[in-house]
Amino acid sequence: MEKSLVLIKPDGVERKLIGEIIAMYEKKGLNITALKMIQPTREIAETHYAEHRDKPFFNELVTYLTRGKVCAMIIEGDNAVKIVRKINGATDPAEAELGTIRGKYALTKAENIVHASDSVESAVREIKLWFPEEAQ
Ligand code: 3AN
Repeated sequence: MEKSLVLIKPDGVERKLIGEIIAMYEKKGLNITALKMIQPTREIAETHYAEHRDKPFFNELVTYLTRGKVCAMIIEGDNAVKIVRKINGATDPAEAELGTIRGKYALTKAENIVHASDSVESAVREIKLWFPEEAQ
């Protein structure tokens, strides 16, 4: 079954939206097959966002991800990668449809509540990073 790695980022955890967000994935029919609360180190955050290393907002991004606990999960189901990203909505909350997580709960690109793998290959890499105990 296809897998996606999802993070509810520190703003989502601080705002007590874990339950609402997980409910959206579950009600769609997806399965949460691993779940944990974790305080990210700078090292894990920098590895996670390695593709953005040269962007002007890289430092801000790492500081944001490490400022508190995140809720990390593996979500499985048919087309899990694409469907989870649809449920999350566009990266810019101003563009995100109102029924999506970012459309409902986020205001800025810098704090957009959730992360989800953008491809099956990214999901494999990110699952190894966040759930080394789960990866085959
Ligand atoms: P997505 O999370 O939708 O895959 P990416 O991979 O383009 O989007 O961006 C990764 C993260 O970088 C976003 N979730 C967001 O938090 C942050 N980000 C993207 N663009 C900007 C920006 N212009 N300013 C600040 N943060 C940004």
